[in-house]
Amino acid sequence: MAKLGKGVTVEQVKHGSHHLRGGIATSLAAADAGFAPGDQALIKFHGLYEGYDRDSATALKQRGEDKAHQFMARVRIPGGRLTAAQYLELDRLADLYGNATLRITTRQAIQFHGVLKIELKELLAGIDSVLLTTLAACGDVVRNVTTTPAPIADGVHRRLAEDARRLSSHFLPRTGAYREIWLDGEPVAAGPADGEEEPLYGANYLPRKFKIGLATPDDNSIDVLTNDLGIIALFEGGQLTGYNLALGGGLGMTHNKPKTYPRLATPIVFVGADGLIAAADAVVRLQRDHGDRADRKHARLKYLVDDKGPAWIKAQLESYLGHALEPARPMPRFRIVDHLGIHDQGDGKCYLGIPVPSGRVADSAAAQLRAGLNAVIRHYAPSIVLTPWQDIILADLDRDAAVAVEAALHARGVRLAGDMTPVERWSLACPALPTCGLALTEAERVRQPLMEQIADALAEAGIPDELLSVRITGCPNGCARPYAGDIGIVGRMPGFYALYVGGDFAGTRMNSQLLDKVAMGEIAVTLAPLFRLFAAERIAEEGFGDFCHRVGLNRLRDEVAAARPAAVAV
Ligand code: SRM
Ligand code: SF4
Repeated sequence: MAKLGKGVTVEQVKHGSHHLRGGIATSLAAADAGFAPGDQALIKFHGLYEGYDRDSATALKQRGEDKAHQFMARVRIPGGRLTAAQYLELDRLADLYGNATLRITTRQAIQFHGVLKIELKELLAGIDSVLLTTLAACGDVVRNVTTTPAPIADGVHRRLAEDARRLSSHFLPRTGAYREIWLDGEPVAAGPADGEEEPLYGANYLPRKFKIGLATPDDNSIDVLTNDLGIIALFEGGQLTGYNLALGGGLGMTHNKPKTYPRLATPIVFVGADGLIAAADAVVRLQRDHGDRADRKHARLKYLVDDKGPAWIKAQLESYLGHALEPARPMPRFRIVDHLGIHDQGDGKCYLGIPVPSGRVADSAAAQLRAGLNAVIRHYAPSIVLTPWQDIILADLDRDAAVAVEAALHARGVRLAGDMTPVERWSLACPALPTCGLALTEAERVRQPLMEQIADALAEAGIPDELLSVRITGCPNGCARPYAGDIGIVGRMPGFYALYVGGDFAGTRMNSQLLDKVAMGEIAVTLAPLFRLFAAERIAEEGFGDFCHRVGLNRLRDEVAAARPAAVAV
């Protein structure tokens, strides 16, 4: 059980917190740069992480000074849907209280980095002023619900977006703590207001974070099977027939701790079109009641699914719901849709997908992406969708306007989808250093040069336009879903990465570890012989991940060893 100083556990902190109040208000009023340890755990439920700038930490320590404490704030944005006014307000707040960037996350949310403790209240008030919240963006609760980003004006896509909103609202904590602490609601000195209840979460909330994603087999952009609860909506002739519920996805693991592992969700039951909320609620109650509260490293639903087995899970869900459930129905093959560039919405309007490298909406000397987006969003007031590939979609545009937006962004040096190699546009990176306290290596800051090296290796193998997904993270927690892509590059120790291959582009098979500790400078050259082998021996339309899976790790390792004996460190 994780301890928070003086033997106190997260479970105890939650239990004694009076529905997430704890000592946050007192800690907030104190002059210190941070919160007390128990309150650091609690503010996560309010969407806030306390950390410090890791770039400056060593130098500050050498000078005998304290670290530069700062906070990350995550906004909960179901399905990544925002209005133009909401986006513009978040953008304004990033200048006032953040580090002048917005970070689009792999779960369609937005993060602020570099916020000081004294700025938190103003930031959260600003977010609230446009009817957004950071409540339950983090913590042991149901997190931001993801769904297919395409803003297509048909019944399928409207239903997905609506379901994501309904699920998100249903699972929001009911506590008044957020309003009370951050938005100057009526304070309740001794605990929750009379009658305040958490009917679902109770006093202890969930054993661990809980993620829900909703997709169709036709568009698995969200990697639905990486969620604790992956919901696959099934349509026939545009009519919703119901949902397959896949349970037990999750990617977090710890190097050299085989009891922790990434896992894709198992489709277990099917529920009819009207049964979604009740069934999802039953899954969350199942995890609330049976998830492991003694060991946070074994607390995700995936371990319960493996420990008890799908038959037990199904029987439990039936008993929560009080009726029998149909087994999951067969599903078509999953596909991933390209949302970048200009697309018809089906209602006479267009949407334009704009790549955001590593999700970082920022300005640089070379490209004014943030200023450019601000200008075109101000001018055209499009609807906005944040994608699970860390990109942004501007929707409800006339075609002429979409073309004009592209030109305006180009004029500011922004690279659009057509300006990128496929490997670059289909890459993901987590923030890692300097903001993430868990990072072992760089990720976001090395993504661009690394993708260029991998693109060169593909070009040398004669396959420059090959579609493959490459995901890099600064540690094994899996925030950029590295185990669900063709190639996963996972921070191992400073400067070194574990290399994973053999997943598939559609996110239906996990990759496996090819090599354990590869130096950053050796990653592309290590992949190069595999690209050559793939180009020579692939079958028909086989993807790189599928090829690696077919030929097996031993053959791939032999190939690397023959070409690059020195590439692999011990
Ligand atoms: Fe994550 C923890 C960033 C998606 C698995 N994740 C963190 C923290 C909060 C670090 C921490 O706990 O101190 C990172 C903040 C870094 C920073 O500097 O901002 C962080 N995770 C992110 C984001 C921003 C990555 C990104 O590139 O966009 C994503 C925010 C999503 C959101 O909007 O809610 C993000 N994290 C994910 C995903 C992918 C997904 O959900 O689709 C995963 C893998 C799926 C899963 O949950 O298993 C993921 N994050 C983790 C884990 C491992 C959980 C586990 O079961 O072991 C941690 C560590 C933990 O919870 O103990 C973690
Ligand atoms: Fe931090 Fe690791 Fe997640 Fe990257 S994968 S953001 S390094 S926790």
